[in-house]
Amino acid sequence: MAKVLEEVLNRKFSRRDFLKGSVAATAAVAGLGFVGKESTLASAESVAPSEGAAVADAAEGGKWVAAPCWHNCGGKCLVRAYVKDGVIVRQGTDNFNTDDGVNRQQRACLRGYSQQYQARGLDRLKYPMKRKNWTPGDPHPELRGIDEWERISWDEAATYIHDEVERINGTYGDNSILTLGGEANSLLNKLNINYVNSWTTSSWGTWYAPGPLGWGDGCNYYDCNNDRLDFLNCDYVVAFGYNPAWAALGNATNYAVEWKKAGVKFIIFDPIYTDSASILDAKWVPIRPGTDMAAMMAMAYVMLEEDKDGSLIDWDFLDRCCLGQDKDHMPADVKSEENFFDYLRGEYDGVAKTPEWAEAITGISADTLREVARILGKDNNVAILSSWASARTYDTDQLPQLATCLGAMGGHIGKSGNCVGPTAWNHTNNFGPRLVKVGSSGPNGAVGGTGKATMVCDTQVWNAVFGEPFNPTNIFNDINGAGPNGWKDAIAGYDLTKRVDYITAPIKMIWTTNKAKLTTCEGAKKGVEAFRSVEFVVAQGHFLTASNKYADIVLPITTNWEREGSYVWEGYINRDILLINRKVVEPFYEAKSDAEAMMTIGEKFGLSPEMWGTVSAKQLLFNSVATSTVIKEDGKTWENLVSITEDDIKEWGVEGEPQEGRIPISKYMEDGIYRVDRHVGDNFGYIDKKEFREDPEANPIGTASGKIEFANQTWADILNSQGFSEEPYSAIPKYRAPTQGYEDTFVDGKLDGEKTEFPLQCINPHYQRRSHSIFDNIPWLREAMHNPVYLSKKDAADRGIAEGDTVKISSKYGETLRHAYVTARLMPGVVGLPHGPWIRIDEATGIDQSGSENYITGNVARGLGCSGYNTLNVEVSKYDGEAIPEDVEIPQTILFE
Ligand SMILES: Nc1nc2c(c(=O)[nH]1)N[C@H]1C(S)=C(S)[C@@H](COP(=O)(O)OP(=O)(O)OC[C@H]3O[C@@H](n4cnc5c(=O)[nH]c(N)nc54)[C@H](O)[C@@H]3O)O[C@H]1N2
Ligand SMILES: Nc1nc2c(c(=O)[nH]1)N[C@H]1C(S)=C(S)[C@@H](COP(=O)(O)OP(=O)(O)OC[C@H]3O[C@@H](n4cnc5c(=O)[nH]c(N)nc54)[C@H](O)[C@@H]3O)O[C@H]1N2
Ligand SMILES: [Mo]
Repeated sequence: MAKVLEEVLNRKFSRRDFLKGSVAATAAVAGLGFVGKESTLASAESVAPSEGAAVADAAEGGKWVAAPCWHNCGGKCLVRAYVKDGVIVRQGTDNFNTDDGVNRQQRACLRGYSQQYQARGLDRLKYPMKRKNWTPGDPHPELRGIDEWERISWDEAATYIHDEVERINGTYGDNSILTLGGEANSLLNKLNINYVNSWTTSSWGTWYAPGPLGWGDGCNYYDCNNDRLDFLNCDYVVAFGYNPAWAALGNATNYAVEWKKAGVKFIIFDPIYTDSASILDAKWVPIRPGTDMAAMMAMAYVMLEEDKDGSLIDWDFLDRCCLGQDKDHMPADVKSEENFFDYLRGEYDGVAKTPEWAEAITGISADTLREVARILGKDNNVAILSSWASARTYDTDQLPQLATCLGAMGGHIGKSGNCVGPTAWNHTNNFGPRLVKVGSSGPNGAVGGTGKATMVCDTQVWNAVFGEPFNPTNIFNDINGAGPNGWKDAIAGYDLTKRVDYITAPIKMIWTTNKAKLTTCEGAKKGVEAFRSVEFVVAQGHFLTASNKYADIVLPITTNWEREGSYVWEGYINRDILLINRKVVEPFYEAKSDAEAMMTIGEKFGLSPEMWGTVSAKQLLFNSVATSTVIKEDGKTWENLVSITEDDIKEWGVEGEPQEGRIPISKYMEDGIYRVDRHVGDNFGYIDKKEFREDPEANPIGTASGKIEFANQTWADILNSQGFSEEPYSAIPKYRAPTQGYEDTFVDGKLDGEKTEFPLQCINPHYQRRSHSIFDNIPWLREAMHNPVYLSKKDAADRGIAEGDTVKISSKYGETLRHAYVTARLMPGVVGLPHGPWIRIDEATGIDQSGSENYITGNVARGLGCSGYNTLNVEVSKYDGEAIPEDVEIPQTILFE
């Protein structure tokens, strides 16, 4: 190994250097920075670490390689690595583009600047390995997670896996292998083995399958809002759960700050007074988790009651564009005559959905609900936004439908300054069809087999391992992404008049790949038992993560920085940017890509590597770059993104034709980023459902009737067919007390009665230290962000808890420990346990030490099978055992130095 590599790998983490390198990045993360160009450049070049002269010297004579962060945080920012002698010696970011109010650089955050430790961390997996006490035929499953490891060769690993797959599939047959993640599926498919794979509503919550509800007007389903520059025309943004400053890194917060500067007022319903609320000077409306539907209904009720001849409600819009709101506007396909307005008035259940009714549920005063309801009236320009978080709750399957109805009542759909839809992840605050598009790589010549996946929902997956019956359809997967009208074909194969037939599977092997399910899937405590219950577990990845740790055989996999370049899937990035993955360094020790790992194992079964494709990765990349296109000034026509010369083709060593384009291919590959610049009044604007509003008959939306459906029979039928909820859904949205919601903190759900032993509600903010579970092991980030549990002052005082105390957070499913962070910015009754730490179980007590939120969530299947993580009842108490250390004090897991 080159001396310089050793130096870099061995350099010790230093707090002082970290702080030095990260100040500018922090400003970008918090969205605080309208940093001038000079200081921006300084931040772009500020190397993450520096060990003084040694590294500075080493840096001369290397080269910068631009490559984006590859993680799933929604940021997708440009990171650059300075590489010398095959070693990453420092990092940079986007300093190619200008940075002003409207057009921002795609700058890295603290995590982006830590990427070198993802690629080159000492705790990366270096070699294939097996558990010491695992041998075929004598597996000691009880030692999974606590055994020691021994290094083996790729050949040995491939032989073991081959033998076990043959044995298990041969003995137990179809569906005896469960894959978590997708990387092993290509092999099982080619081997004609039928297996089980899991699906989840993870991110979207109940916004998961919006086709039948009529969103996605010609673009992706999360793009049912207006262009970000049109938001300058709003009077108000009313948001349900909204914290881009933490959960949408990149430029989302900067965009919202521009709106604020233009005079837009923000009203944010959130259990936390977030950094976003603070930056945007929002009116904070504290709301209990899982109760947004009650708040929305009460505001709809007020609009209906207080409307004087159209002072609040846009009756013309309702009449022309909507069905199901009242008895004179009913869709043809409804099975009941119930309409939404009569439901609000209490005609069917005797309960009027008044602000007083909602106050008892949501914790929001009736006066505040009235005040916001008036703001939602038709004379204001309002964008109603909902993060996915409020929909990552049980029994809120009709929330997206209800949010649309609320917006429709004020006519906030289809015109400038008005829209209704979700906002989260990479599409936070930046909506509309793409302005620069990835081209096609063309076919790669891979050959498939007949092996098929039976799907199991994450809410049922651990129970399925224990042989319990589960819903094997993937109807929501089929609809998800099928587009505004494609859902009709996607559900054509399903009989929605009856409950789907549940099945069991003889699962005896788990193969976990590019997922971290023992951290990110609900019910992780049962998940550990499931891992320990089967006959064989294989894992492949970058680190000994919580999931990988419970395997028998672990395979080291390359990161994106060690692979031939590829495009970043455009669905991951803002509409105005394209980024490209480049190879930065050679594979780490014996790491192989997932595809190479599958080929190596496949060879033991007699499969040839060509079955995974015959076209080189370089050619595939070239093809997709060459066919990438960018919109012209007119906003209508498109041109090639890159120009290509004969010399370029020679230099790449690929087949291709020269072409004209916007920028030379060499510049694009060097920058790693292309941005379409925007200005107010350009031709790239977008108003969602504009044509529909103008002429709904000529431009129907994707619902069964083509109109906005306050009564949506298709959606109710789909939900009812799944068998996840006993109580049938009606076509109109109705309030149901969520499982593990506020009502469940009371004995028998009686709001004026006694509290249960789990009187608090727990939510899982997406946390700056990590992208889900990724980066949890990075010492720099551990030092910068402590991952405490957030408690309100009142709840802490009631329990005698002080800042910094080790506390135990318990639910009916499990227990975990954290240091307390006591704050007035959290609504009393609510606990904030950040998403994503790697579980670390004390085997003696069964208590998790890491603050894992999923170690204490349960396996609850309701409605569409939504992962309702943000509905969870807990208690918090001072821990009487030993205090836990700071995460940064825990040594890294370094195997085989
Ligand atoms: N309680 C609770 N649970 C949640 C959430 C919540 O809010 N609360 N949020 C949910 C959401 S929104 C999401 S999106 C999910 C995310 O759930 P996951 O997708 O499981 O989360 P990640 O941490 O991104 O896990 C990806 C894993 O794959 C590994 N990996 C990355 N690239 C490769 C590769 O090329 N090959 C291989 N073999 N491995 C690779 C990474 O190292 C990491 O271990 O979590 C969900 N879980
Ligand atoms: N730093 C970081 N950023 C991330 C990720 C990450 O892991 N780390 N993950 C990315 C991914 S894949 C996704 S899907 C997105 C998710 O993005 P979001 O869904 O927006 O993320 P959250 O942080 O879970 O929640 C946002 C806000 O909703 C509030 N909230 C929670 N429950 C409720 C509720 O019932 N009602 C209301 N009104 N508010 C509620 C929370 O307090 C929080 O302030 O984040 C992305 N960004
Ligand atoms: Mo997500």
